[in-house]
Amino acid sequence: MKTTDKEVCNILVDVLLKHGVKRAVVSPGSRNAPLLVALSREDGIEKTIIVDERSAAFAALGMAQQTGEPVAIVCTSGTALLNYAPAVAEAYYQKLPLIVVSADRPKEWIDQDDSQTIRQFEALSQFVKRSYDLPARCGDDVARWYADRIINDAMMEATSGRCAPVHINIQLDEPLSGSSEWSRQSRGIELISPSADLSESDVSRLVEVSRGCRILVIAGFMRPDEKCQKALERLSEMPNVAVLTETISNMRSPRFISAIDRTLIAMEEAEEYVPDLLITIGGAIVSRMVKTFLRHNKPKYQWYVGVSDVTVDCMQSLTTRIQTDAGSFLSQFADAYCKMKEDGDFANRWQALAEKGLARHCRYVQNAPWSDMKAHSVIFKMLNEQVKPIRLQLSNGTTIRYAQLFGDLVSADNFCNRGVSGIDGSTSTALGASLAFDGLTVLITGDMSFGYDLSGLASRYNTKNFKIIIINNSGGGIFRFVKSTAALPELEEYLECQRELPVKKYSDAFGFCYYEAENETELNAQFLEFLSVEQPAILSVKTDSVISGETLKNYFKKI
Ligand SMILES: Cc1ncc(C[n+]2csc(CCOP(=O)(O)OP(=O)(O)O)c2C)c(N)n1
Ligand SMILES: [Mg+2]
Repeated sequence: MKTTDKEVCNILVDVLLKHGVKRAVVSPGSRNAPLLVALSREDGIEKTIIVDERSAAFAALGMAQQTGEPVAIVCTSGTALLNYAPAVAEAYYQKLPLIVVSADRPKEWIDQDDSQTIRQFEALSQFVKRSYDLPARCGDDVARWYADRIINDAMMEATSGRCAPVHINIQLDEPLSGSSEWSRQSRGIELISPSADLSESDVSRLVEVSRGCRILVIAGFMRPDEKCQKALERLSEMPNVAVLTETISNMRSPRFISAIDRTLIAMEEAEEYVPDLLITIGGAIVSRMVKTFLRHNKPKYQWYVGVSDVTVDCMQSLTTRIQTDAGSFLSQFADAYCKMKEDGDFANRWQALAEKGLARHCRYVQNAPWSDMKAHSVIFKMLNEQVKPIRLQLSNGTTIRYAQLFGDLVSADNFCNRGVSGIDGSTSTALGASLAFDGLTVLITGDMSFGYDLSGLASRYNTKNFKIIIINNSGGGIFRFVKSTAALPELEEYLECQRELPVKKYSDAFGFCYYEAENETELNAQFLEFLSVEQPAILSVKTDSVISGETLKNYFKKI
């Protein structure tokens, strides 16, 4: 097959394919042209072309998040690579395997006032598992062997153990446009990892520790995981086990407490709810309340379950790190633990608290004025009633917090960039997700987050499956709620940055159908058409910032 004569680019594409890369998000440039040529010849890898590298990397993250598979991102030299940084950092903390490929000049030309060169090797080293630098020299067996081995190593690093992005910097010298025949088959090196199971003696030791304990499990963000879900369900049938799930843990059961803050707000005597053993699974916890509760009321034991390269002691009570995935460990643990005859009322106590919280929540929301809270209540309810497959993307700002309050209404799989909680890539992530999922991808975002990531609208890939709901509250509403900013005289100008976004104009410019609602009746009336129109669509939900801020603040006031 005729392709670029830069062998290293062809080896790269071969090895990516051998390691299960089915998608690449690429950005244009001349230094990376040989990479684009090599990719364009390979039908086994679907290419998405996005100019803005920040947006491209977030779109790739959205794809990896939906599929669980490694996704390559390919850019040219210079600042292009640095624009990957926000999404790569997010992917690092979401443990997603982004394969970052940057084209570079040969090393001898770095810092020589030749254009578009920066020090690219290790530029993202804080947020990738490993950085690799491939020399321009190719064309002999040693160089081919080296490229082959390095790219295999990168793929195995990204997708095994603690999954994470990796960075492969490839030096390419001129001329860049040469072509030649390519028929060589590169080598794929197989990795066989040992079993994720604990030894029987470790399991029985842990079960002994747990005997007679009041156990609280908290699930942070995770991709949907059936094995984990089943194990948690079995554990939640035990009288001394309470399970708290964040919305973005994608763990759902009537036995789980899926609205943590709403439950904690109903708590009067903290001691009754303090566990002896806390088990945490999944990523960073959104609920500040539960972190505060547990830091002030330390359990005797805490187990962190997950493959991690560092010790995560978020609740300041860690006693054991269990270095395997949550599904594997909890299945093993449940097999042994559920055979014990435990009694107690810890689970019931938490359930009663959840019901009390729910009753209070329903009263409050019903009487709430038109506000962000009211809008979210209507949106989550209507989304929950849909029969067609939907996956939600939630942006940071207050949206993710509302999702937590309405947890039991969120039955669709849902995702949020909570690895590092940036507002910079929600739209692009949702775009990428919409390209990797056949049903509807519905993004619920804030107006500031939406305005930040307009690039996410600007690609050529907007489809009828891509729906965006903007809670248009004239700026960063979260700052009216957060204690450290709510009372500042600078609130409106410096934090909230009050501003009316021309959402309709953006919508028209980027080919979205536009809908808007200014009250509950309009929202109800518009919603189904917005969801079912056979085009990409934006629904702007207008709310008042002051009323919305007050409504959320008052929700958390003890009564
Ligand atoms: C990249 C980045 N910059 C700044 C922030 C700080 N920040 C957190 S929420 C927020 C405002 C979000 O406003 P909006 O999207 O309108 O949501 P709302 O708070 O109104 O719900 C900002 C600026 C951030 N999280 N990420
Ligand atoms: Mg806002």
